Amino acid sequence: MSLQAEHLRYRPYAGPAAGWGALRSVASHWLDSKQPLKNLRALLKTNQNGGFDCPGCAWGDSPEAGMVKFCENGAKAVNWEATRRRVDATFFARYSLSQLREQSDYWLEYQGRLTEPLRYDKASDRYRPIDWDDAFALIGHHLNALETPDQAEFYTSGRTSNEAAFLYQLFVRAYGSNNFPDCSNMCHEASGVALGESIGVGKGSVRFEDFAKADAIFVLGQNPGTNHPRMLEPLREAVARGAQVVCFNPLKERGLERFQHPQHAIEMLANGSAPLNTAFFRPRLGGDMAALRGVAKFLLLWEREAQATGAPAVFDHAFIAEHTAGVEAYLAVLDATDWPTLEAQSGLSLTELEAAARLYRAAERVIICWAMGITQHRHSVATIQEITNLQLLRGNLGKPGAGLCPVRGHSNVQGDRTMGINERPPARLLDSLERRFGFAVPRQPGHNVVEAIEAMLAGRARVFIGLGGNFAQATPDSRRTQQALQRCALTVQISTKLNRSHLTVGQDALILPCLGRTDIDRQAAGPQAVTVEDSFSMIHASYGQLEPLSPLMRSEPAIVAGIAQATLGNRPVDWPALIADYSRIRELIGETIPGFADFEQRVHRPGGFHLDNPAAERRWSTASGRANFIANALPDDPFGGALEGHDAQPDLILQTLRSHDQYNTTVYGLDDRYRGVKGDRRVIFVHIDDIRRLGFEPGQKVDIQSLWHDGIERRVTAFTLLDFDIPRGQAAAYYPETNPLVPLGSVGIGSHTPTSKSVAIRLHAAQEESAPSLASAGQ
Ligand SMILES: Nc1nc2c(c(=O)[nH]1)N[C@H]1C(S)=C(S)[C@@H](COP(=O)(O)OP(=O)(O)OC[C@H]3O[C@@H](n4cnc5c(=O)[nH]c(N)nc54)[C@H](O)[C@@H]3O)O[C@H]1N2
Ligand SMILES: Nc1nc2c(c(=O)[nH]1)N[C@H]1C(S)=C(S)[C@@H](COP(=O)(O)OP(=O)(O)OC[C@H]3O[C@@H](n4cnc5c(=O)[nH]c(N)nc54)[C@H](O)[C@@H]3O)O[C@H]1N2
Ligand SMILES: [Mo]
Repeated sequence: MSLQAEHLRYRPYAGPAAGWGALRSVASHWLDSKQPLKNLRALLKTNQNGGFDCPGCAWGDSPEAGMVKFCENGAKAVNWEATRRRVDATFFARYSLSQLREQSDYWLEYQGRLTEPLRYDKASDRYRPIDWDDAFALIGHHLNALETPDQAEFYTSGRTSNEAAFLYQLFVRAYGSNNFPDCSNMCHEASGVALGESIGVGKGSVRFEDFAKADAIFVLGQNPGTNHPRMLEPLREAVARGAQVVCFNPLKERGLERFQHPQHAIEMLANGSAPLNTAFFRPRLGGDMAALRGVAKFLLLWEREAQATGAPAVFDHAFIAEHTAGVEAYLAVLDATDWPTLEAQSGLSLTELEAAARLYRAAERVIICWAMGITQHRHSVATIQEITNLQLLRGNLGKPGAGLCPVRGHSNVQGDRTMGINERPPARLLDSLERRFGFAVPRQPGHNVVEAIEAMLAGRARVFIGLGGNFAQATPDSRRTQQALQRCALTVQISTKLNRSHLTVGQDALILPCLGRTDIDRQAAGPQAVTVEDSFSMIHASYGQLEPLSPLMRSEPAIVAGIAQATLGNRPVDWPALIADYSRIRELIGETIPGFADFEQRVHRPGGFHLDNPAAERRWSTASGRANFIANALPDDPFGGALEGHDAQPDLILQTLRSHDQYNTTVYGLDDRYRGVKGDRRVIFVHIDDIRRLGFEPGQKVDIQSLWHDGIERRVTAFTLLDFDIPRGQAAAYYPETNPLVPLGSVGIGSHTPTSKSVAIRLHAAQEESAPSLASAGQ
């Protein structure tokens, strides 16, 4: 397969989601892994009892045994991790870092698994082997040399297991900091913040079984055909049994339109496909809050009509009276908001809003799902609270077939938070750590992702440790983030595969190669399981299945323990003893994290166990003791003053999203099958009327500039304009190529999440004839 951008081909895709295209794609990735038979055996263990948790997404599993429980993109994730290619000292003897920087992200990760610990050598501009003990000692030395523990940043990406995350937060807190920037800060942070205030728990309230009982499932700002393919099955079943699937998305994502079940032979052979939605609304970017307020305003109108005529009530009065607070203020806000404002902000007509409201009202039980199209805006917290307000009006919370479902991204991102990876930890967690381990836990809030970048840029933080992920590429404002890392005294990346973060080094730098979900993890007491939590708060064990590529790779818990031991000695725990047998880590989790009593016994049951969610049982751990209606104001400036200091309006508003062939910054291939793009990722999707309005032609290359009021020039170059079915005024392009455009200061109110789904941009005719490599765009 070619690793360079090829000739771009673009033709709208006519097939269904999944189906034959998915099978062909799985087969090609599987053959490319260099060990197809072993990987096939491993794949059949994906998400099965006694097997491993899919490192793909955080969608939960059907409790039914015996089903095949992986999808096209899960298979890609497994094959990508379980390759036989290796990036070792020989590899780095061949390439200097400056040579590697010229390569694309796709090329870098494709080179294979990291198999030995490495230290950057400035003189030769290469990584060279280092012993594990020396690597740990170097980290301990740097950490102990800082003036205060808050001069170090401890990043986590969401594949990290509960065991590793628990040890990591214990170590960092014993060291003295709450600096836990993590991928959640860029992902579902707004969901946690909003739901915490509204219903007292920052997680979703539904379980897998609820999807089969819902009368309507609303899917907002999410592209499950690509990012959560296993979710298509419950959606398909819902449509088949006559439930409504109602989508809000500016893009008519193929996975939300039609689906062919790759595991249903008859459907595949007949080449039939099932429709996946019953209604599709295409809002403005960031328009969902106004759209949902419009739906609620219709419900209020009909409720008043019902009261006047004696017809059955529209609201669930008993639920509102018994369980909620603040309804009066919320209804007053509905009254005070006029229809033209709702139409203008949502981008939907009154007719559309009414149609959506009718679908909502007709359903006894409604689940609302959402993902990044909702969470990566300036007013995401308010939007999610509006989702909750709507659900509260009709009691769609804490009953079977109804509830709130933030669909998580990384396979254990939710679990990492549960384990205490949190820069603003709840006092309850800190108290319980203090009680159990007897050290003075730091109480000051730590840094989130944006604050960590700012601290490194300003020289206030000097050591960066990344437990997974790709900080240099996943974060906003790539050029500034990369400068921030380069200003550190030490950067450490604990990783499975080579990425741009390894090439963005501080004065000193280490690569610590770790085992992934698919690898067998052997410790003194034998092969170890780790545990994870899915979007439905199900906790289960994951057992690696494949022999690790090299004995020099270590597990994440072992690496964290090694760093802790070198920094703190045997304080506050005997680190090596915990690594010998992970059930000892689970014992500590059971003693300190709520809901994990008898962890070891419960987690090995088939299917694992469910973490108690009070909101799902209509118990409200909020200050009011009730579920809160929160009457937020509609945004007056969705762009946070981006346009101040610029003399004209933006040309378009850009959202940055995922192609079908990537996992976040991991690029599996250069195609985006469902959007009809092949061979190149440097494209921007724009409506033909906008292309013409701005004086361009489809296929032309443009430079994209973003607008922000700090006067810093942000630009990416040579993107090809594609004429696409997208609402006028909007544009879409892939992440991470467009991350240099996302201003560091543009974050969500209350969530601090970079506003990756609404960037004000201008287009310019491309200055250069040929596109620079993806690599140089990130520098
Ligand atoms: N294969 C694969 N699986 C993945 C990932 C991956 O990269 N690849 N990433 C994982 C991670 S970490 C996450 S967080 C999830 C991400 O899962 P998604 O949230 O599905 O990911 P995005 O590609 O960012 O898609 C955002 C969707 O929201 C829509 N959208 C954008 N703005 C708005 C808006 O203002 N309103 C509405 N209503 N819609 C909007 C876009 O058109 C797009 O369909 O997937 C996880 N699973
Ligand atoms: N513009 C824009 N930016 C975004 C987003 C967006 O939609 N638009 N989405 C945001 C979201 S939702 C997220 S979650 C973040 C993702 O941010 P990150 O989680 O930081 O990024 P990933 O690309 O998932 O990280 C990939 C790397 O993780 C390492 N890795 C993979 N598996 C393992 C493992 O098991 N253990 C360890 N230790 N390392 C492993 C590999 O080295 C791989 O190169 O990006 C965010 N950034
Ligand atoms: Mo995410």
